[in-house]
Amino acid sequence: MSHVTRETLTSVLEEIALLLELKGENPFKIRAYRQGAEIVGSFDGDIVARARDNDLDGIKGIGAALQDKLHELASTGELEFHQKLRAEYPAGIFDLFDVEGLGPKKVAALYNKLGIDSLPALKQACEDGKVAELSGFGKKTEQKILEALARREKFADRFRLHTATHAAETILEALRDHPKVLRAQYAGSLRRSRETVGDLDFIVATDSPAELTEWFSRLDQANEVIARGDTKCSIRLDNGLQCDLRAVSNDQYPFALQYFTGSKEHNVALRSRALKQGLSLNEYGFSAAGKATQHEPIPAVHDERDIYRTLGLDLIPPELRENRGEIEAADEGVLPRLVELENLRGTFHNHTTASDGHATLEEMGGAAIELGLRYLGIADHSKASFQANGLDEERLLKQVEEIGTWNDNHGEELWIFSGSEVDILKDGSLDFADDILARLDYTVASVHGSFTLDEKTMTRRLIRAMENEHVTMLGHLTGRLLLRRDGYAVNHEKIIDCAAETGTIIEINCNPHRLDMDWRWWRKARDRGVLTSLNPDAHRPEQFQFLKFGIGVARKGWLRKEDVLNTFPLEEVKEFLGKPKKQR
Ligand code: DGT
Ligand code: CA
Ligand code: CA
Ligand code: ZN
Repeated sequence: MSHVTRETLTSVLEEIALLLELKGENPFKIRAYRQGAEIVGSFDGDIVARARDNDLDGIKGIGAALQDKLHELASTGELEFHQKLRAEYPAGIFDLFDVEGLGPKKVAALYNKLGIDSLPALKQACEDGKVAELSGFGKKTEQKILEALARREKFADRFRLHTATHAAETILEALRDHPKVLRAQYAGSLRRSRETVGDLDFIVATDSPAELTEWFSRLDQANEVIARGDTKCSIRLDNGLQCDLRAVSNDQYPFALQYFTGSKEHNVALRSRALKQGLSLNEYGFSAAGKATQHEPIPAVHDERDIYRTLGLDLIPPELRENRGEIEAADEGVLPRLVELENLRGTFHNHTTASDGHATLEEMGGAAIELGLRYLGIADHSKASFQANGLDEERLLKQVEEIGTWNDNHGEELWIFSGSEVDILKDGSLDFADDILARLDYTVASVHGSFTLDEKTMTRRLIRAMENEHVTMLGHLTGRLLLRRDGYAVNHEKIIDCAAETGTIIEINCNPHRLDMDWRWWRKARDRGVLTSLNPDAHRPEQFQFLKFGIGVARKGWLRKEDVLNTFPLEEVKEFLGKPKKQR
């Protein structure tokens, strides 16, 4: 039986609601499933065990029919009703829901009236002008759908970090377990911690390259073999991600690793530096360049450090290899000592079942303890985010009390800071009055609506929020969703200046869909004295793992330990939050 979690239960109920809506079923029935999903999601206790034991009597909003279904699902891992419902529709129709602006009603109309059951069919129908003729659509909607589809195509060949990292680590482990592999690493954009990756690049050192490429082509994960030679092999995984393997000798390994880590721009600059020293550098090694026969013997190279040393440089961490000043810094010996995952002592901006999280305060606290964190910041949504079940004043203050009780009982082990992810309203005012915010330890101020303001107005809106004494940090600065939606227009320079002046932290939202504020801005922000906080924005305990993506962004942005609030020891954080903003 597959492992059933709270998430399994909620997502199946939500999908049933969607399917029923597609069928045009009775709205009350649909609402019952939606509500059921919400109740299950926020249930205070082990709902999965209770469903398995058929012990759901007396839970408000979960009637007899829903009880039976939850029991079947929790005890067998499947729900016949759900599967039958799903089988009524072609699989491609589920892709339609991912198109921005298409809800169940629109998808149902497209399917029932025009027989559209896939993304290509949708595109064709829009281009033929058929969609505009449907009632409730019109020319404008049709245009919007076409734009959304174009955006999808533009992004179709790239992958977000959680997908890429998971695949890369699984394959790397298998490579390292292979008896003929001496050394192995993934290179490319993933090693440089780019926010998205095009493909994965593996490098192995071996004396049996052909055996390795053959083995690679037969990996379980390989859905398709794109090309296979004696030293190179490319496969495609089930999810479409391409993986390149290059098998080299142990001597060539550091050069191949360096070369295929990139970036291309960094490599070009490095090669021209080498040429000035009379050395030619490529993916196989150093050699004397051109007529320069006078060159001293080329030093032996065992690892990447030796390559950089030969060129008179300190070892440049992969994250910095973008030709944005790292070669100059390495030349002068002033590369920053970058922050590391091990430096983190706590985390801010996390959600619980009080708003749209999937774990209770106690579950989140327990998970933070297991991770070895010393403190945890909770910041549930505020009331304007009603779609995320945002807290009103009364529920917020009740949560503050609960957190007080936690700290009385477990504060020695894990200190919880009470906060709020308070909505920045359209005019830049906040969703809670100052006297309420003053009762919290910290706040994350975020934009969750009115995304379409022009850049000037949006920037003014954010600046007004930052000028509030109670706004500790700015959440997900641009609201971008990687590979799905560009951020709203905002003037980064002005925001960074204002953050520096007001003592407002700008978060690095570590969710792999966001990674916002973008890494390209951080060096500048750091130089102006802006502090960051690496915030997982976790809606369930597993999402604390997002911190490692945030570390990648911070390192890419040249940040050191001292630039990150949540590397501070607990006492220093308390002192920091206790001071007026300007003095921090
Ligand atoms: P991606 O896959 O689009 O996310 O980005 P990368 O950086 O992984 O690019 P990829 O996979 O095409 O190539 C891996 C690395 O190999 C790249 O970062 C630098 C190196 N490389 C590839 N082509 C060239 C080239 O034409 N010149 C130089 N100097 N390096 C190259
Ligand atoms: Ca790549
Ligand atoms: Ca590649
Ligand atoms: Zn948010």
